Amino acid sequence: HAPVRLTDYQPPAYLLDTVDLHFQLDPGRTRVRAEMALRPNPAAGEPGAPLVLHGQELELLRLELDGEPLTRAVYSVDAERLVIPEVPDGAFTVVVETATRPEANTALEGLYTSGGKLCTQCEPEGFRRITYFPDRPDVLARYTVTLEADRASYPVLLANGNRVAAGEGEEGRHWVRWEDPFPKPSYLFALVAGDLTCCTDRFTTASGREVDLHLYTEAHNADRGDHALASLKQAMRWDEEAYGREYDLDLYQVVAVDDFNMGAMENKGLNLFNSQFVLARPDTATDADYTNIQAVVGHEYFHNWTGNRITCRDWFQLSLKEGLTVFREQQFAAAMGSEAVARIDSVDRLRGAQFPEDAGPTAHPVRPSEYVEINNFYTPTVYEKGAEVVRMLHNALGPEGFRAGCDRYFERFDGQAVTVEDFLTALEEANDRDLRQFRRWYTQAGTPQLEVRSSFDAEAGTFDLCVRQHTPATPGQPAKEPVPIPLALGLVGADGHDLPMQLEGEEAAIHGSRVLLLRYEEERFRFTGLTEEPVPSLLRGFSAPAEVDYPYSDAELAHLAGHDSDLFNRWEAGQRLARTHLLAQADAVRSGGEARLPGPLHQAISRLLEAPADDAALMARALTLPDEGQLAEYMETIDPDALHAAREAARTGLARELREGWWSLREQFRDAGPYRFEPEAVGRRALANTALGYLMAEPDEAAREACMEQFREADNMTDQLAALRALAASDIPERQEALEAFYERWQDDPLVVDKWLAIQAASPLPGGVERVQALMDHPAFSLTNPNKVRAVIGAFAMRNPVQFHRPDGAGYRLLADLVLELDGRNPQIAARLVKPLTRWRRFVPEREAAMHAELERLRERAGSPDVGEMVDRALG
Ligand code: B3K
Ligand code: ZN
Repeated sequence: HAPVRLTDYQPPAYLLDTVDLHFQLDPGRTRVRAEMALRPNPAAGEPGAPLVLHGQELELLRLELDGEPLTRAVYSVDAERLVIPEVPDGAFTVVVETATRPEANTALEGLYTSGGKLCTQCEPEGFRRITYFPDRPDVLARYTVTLEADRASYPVLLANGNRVAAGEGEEGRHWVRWEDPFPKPSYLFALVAGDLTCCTDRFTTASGREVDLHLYTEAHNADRGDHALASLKQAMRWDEEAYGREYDLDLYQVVAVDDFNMGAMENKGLNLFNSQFVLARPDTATDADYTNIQAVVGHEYFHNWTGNRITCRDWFQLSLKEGLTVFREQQFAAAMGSEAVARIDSVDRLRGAQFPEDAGPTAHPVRPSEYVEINNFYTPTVYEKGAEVVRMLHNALGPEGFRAGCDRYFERFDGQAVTVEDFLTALEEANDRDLRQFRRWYTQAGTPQLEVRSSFDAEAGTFDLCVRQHTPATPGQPAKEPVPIPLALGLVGADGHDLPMQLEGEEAAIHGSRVLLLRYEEERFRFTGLTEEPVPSLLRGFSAPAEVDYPYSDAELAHLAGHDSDLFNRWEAGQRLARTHLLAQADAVRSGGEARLPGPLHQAISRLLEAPADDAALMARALTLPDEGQLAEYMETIDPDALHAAREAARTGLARELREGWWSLREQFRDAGPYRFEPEAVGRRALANTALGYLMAEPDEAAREACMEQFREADNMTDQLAALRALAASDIPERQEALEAFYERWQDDPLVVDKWLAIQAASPLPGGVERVQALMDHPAFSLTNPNKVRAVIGAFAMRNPVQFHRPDGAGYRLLADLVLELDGRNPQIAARLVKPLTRWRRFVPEREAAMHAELERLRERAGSPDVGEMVDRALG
């Protein structure tokens, strides 16, 4: 499979003004008639070029050019495209009639069935599975869509835009016509047909327009839409206030779908959501679910401006819409809850998934320069690092400057398909700034390493910082240029307050935090007028996606963890302290010793327990040790067993040593009242359940009883699941009892069953591979449902390192077998599962060899370009 290259971009030879689609919907075989009004693209400069339409897995029934049927002699068609070599010089119309098989579509791209519904997923290249079409994001057209189907099975027929007509057909069929006034690329097309219940709400925009909000679910889920609708209204209001962006249609539709390859999709006026990210009721969804729903609903809504009104010229520009939209989503999340907690959680995600990607064989720039399968590039780098890059721009230009730049971008490019370059130019122009060096963040892969060293001269009252940046080599990019790094910092004094910062040559001191903009490989700064040696608080708020190396002592970290005025860095200091000591313990295990609870960690946690907790959510995070996946990134050669032993020794040690503290913390923060999704209540539950987790790390009779009681009595899924998770990780008789009771109670609720599956797959207890095999044989499991695959295999391979990396390689074998089974059915999901194997080179020799062997097996047997590309890059 040949790669597609950014440098090969050519504008489309033909533009498309309007498309008229007519669907005769049937799950077995759906007929599609597409009428396209085309004309040569004056900007292409290719008069007389052949007309190339994309198409995949289609049955071609009829082709017309300007009303005349075309015969095989005058066009050619293969597995990927249909080419008409000669078309008229001016405007012309093409009519294509095709048939597709929704029920047989296991890839869940294009038109497919989910439960009794028919639905679509077109981004990035799914529309070509519906009809022959110029399926590229820079071809925008106005769509009219007529859906015709059996009324009894498909009473509800939805598409983008406004419903303009409807009527009866023959033999129990009916039809509905939709018109979308906004030109859009094919990837934003959507349709849904099914027997659905509609939850409705309303929103009045800032300028006074009324918008109907329709959320469609299956009838039995009708009581689970309130939170998503409330989140939608919050998002709509927030985008008006923060960006001055209003919604532009009279109708906003959201549909919950059970079989969905990813989280959700921003189709114009008709969002499709994985039901996991839309349905919630206190007894079935956790606080994490509620938080995710708010974020994803916001994310898809924000795409209406960053993605839909202004879209991408080509798929290399994916981060133009995704990085910017994730950043907007993060701002929204911060505004809806605690800023520090939101920042901690997004940095945790970045470091948990993107840093490893950036350090491995699948590393790529935020704007990649080539791909084989674009579906493989919906990555943490394009999304999360892309958002960090936008955040740096926001910080560099300031809130007003950034807003002015965005205003300029919306105004100038509305209705167009543009590039990252266009976005940056808009920011530059509106701020009269030069962002030339900043562009490296888009083209250069790898996480910059910041080596910071200091020296204090008591006599002179000066504090010197020497900062060196270095970005490690990544595939295809052996040498790197320095990138501009905004280093937010503070100097913390002995009393815990920020000291004034005055650089040599400056007139006045700055109080609080300041930002040093690093541009060169090495830079030196001298702070003056200091009467004591400060502790530098570096990269406050995680001001750049970089890794800081500074030789902190335990005492300095403890000082920052207790006092830093930057709440993110307060948390960060504690994590760094824990990491240093856990890694030292893991090393001890590797050299034949035994892991124990490190003293400084013990002290840090007991100090936290003694201090009053004003922000429960923040405290819960501070009390949580970095997970094994994150610790692994800092290990020279990863030994999953040693890491697990080290972390467990610390956890059980803390459980033992601080038992009283955990009990009283739990008592103090257990929420008595009815469930409410409010930041404060969420924080209390998180903290009480963190305490429960410690109590259950070394479960005595009392802890077991309390945990079982919480499991049985909880009126909300957050508390019930926290108890179940603790039980499932302990080898105690209550474990089985609780797992059975939970399944008994929730077996008819697929989203809750997913949690039950994931908890077992992620349990570190011995026999993980066998447990996962048994789960895959369980009637609740299904290989055709991506949520089930993620719940079992995703949880096992990504959140259960000690079992997945079992020394005999059985975990790797199981994963590779599954990839092969999915390869022919749903290559997109199959390719994602290859990810955990790609970091094989980082592991101790026997694991390295076993992972490598599985990758070789995949290389030999896998057929899809999706899996093929991942494996090739992994073996690199
Ligand atoms: N834009 C979609 C992602 C489509 C992924 C296709 N493999 C969801 C989102 O980012 O909002
Ligand atoms: Zn998105």
